[in-house]
Amino acid sequence: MQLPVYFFGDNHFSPVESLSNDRKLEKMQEFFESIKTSRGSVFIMGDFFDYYFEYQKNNPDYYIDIFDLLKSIKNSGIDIYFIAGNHDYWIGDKFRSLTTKSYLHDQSLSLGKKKIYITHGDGILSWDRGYRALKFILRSRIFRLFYSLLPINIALNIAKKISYERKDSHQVNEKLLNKIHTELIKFAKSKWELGHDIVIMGHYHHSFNFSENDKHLIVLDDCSEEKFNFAKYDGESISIESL
Ligand SMILES: [Mn+2]
Repeated sequence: MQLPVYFFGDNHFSPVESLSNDRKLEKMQEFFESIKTSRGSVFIMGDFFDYYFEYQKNNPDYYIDIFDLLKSIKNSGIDIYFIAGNHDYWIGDKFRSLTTKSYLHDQSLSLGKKKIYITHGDGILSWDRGYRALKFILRSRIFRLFYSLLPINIALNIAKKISYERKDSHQVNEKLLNKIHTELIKFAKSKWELGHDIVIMGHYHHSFNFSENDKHLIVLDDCSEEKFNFAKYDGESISIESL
């Protein structure tokens, strides 16, 4: 993997046209422009799309502008890696072909001087048991086949509903937030014990960083229309930046 690696995610690009979508795309363009000369790689951390379902054929072209942008970035010599989030694990060959490599599961990466554990971040919390079961069903081949047979407008309506409910779950109070952070630290420690130096994730739509004895947990903020949040890893250290 080419260094430096830029990690970002939770852009939540929508299949429905909106001003917010356009602004987010502009922000991402600006970001890509800023890293063009440094080469390296981008690692998209999941929930890049608010909704993505790839059919065997006749895919709707909601994301054509984004795809064109990814193509031009890849052609300019920047590698693109992608790990699926809870909103976009139904990727297929078409999306995969735009990336250098796409992953559906957590990754462990030895790069430069560090070992990095990469996860979207969903399904970690101890009380997410119900969600983990749902995750298993939603990702199954049988569900995917069934869903692909639904008329596109009905599929999109179901997706909107699920997406709305999942977003709602990000509204949390401080007490719950502390509880979440405690669990994420516990998770990170279990990965540090296995030799990882950095655990990086998105999903929680806010920034949280925790370090101990030169081991790091990085929870990335989302990429909104106002701010493009990312982390840059140069082979030695990782820094949080924004645009
Ligand atoms: Mn997510």
